[in-house]
Amino acid sequence: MKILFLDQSGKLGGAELSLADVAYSYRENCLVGLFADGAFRQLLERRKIPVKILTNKSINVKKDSGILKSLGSFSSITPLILNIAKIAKKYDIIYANTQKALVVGALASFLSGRPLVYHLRDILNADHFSSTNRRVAITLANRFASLVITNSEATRTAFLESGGRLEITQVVYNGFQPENYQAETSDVNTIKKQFELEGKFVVGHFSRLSPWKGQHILLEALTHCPENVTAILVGDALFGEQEYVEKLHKQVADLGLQNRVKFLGFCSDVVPLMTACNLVAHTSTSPEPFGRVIIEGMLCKTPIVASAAGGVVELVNPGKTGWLITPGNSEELANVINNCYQNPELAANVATEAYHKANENFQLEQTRQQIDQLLRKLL
Ligand code: UPG
Repeated sequence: MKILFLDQSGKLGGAELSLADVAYSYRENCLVGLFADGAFRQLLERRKIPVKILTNKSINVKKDSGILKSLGSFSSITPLILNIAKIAKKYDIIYANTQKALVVGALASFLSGRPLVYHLRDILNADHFSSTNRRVAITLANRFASLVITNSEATRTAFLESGGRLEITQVVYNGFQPENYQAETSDVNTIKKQFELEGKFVVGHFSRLSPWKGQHILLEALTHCPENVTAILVGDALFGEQEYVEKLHKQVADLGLQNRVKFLGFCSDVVPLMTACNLVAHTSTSPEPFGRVIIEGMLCKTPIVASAAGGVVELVNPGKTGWLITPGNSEELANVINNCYQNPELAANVATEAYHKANENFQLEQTRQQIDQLLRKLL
């Protein structure tokens, strides 16, 4: 089976990390076409997955753009669509991994006669997308996609509530390789030393810096915790959220948290850092479609606390495999942090249970098999 994968981003977000895992199985016979260059290309090349940058023009389909802007951008993407339609003739399936890839992939699928798969990794609601862009996504998916893979039940529900067709959807969770989440003790100790975390209770936040990922909620929570509780923010502003980054730095200064918060930027290997943490916090203020960091924290045997909305509630059994808080509620978050701080044994037991459940339910091999079976049915 020959697959042409399409992704708009050159950067390494969760959608791209997951796609790299899926595409790996097809590396002998696939191409990943990107609409921008960057770290994602480098990762694919390291894994020997064929990759090509298909355009050097940025495509103007923004989350908040109106219908005219979206239509205006269609004319500018015509050469890209024609190019992809031509390339697609050498492949059996077009597999769009992002919303802009869907726009381009849908028309290329129409022109080339190749079936279209849309891997939907976003919750299509007003928190995340303008009504125009939701309409565009739903109309294109309903009209052109033979299959819409959603990364959680919550993502599927939002798709259906926006008018998506039930019969083309299938839920497939992200999968992981547990053996990749076992850090060397020496690496963990080095990291603790390097970032002066020894003897501290460390709460880690692993995500791009973006308002809806809610790093500010963790900063607020720290003010309700003992001095010894420290936070590390791991991740960068991937999509130009520089204003939010400045706000976070200002918040740290205003709350007098300079000695208790570290901004570590993007880190290509999160495993030793996650393992060095006493708690991994997920604090999204809008429904999270899936939430890779939650399963990754579990596989690192670090307790997790997460915002109870979207796909997250499908991943966490509260009190058994982690803790859930109301999105945006920093006091609830502080209570969980303080509880873990005061009861390390309880936290360790929850982390152990979570590790076993994550191992059982989120294996990459299973994800790959599910996707492979779904794709074969299309041919
Ligand atoms: N990460 C790094 N280095 C960093 C910070 C983060 O490698 O410095 C990783 C992190 O370990 C995780 C990923 O980046 O694997 C981020 O994942 P997540 O926050 O889940 O992804 P998003 O970028 O928000 O992507 C979308 C959805 C998300 C879903 C994901 C995969 O928003 O809910 O889990 O797609 O389907």
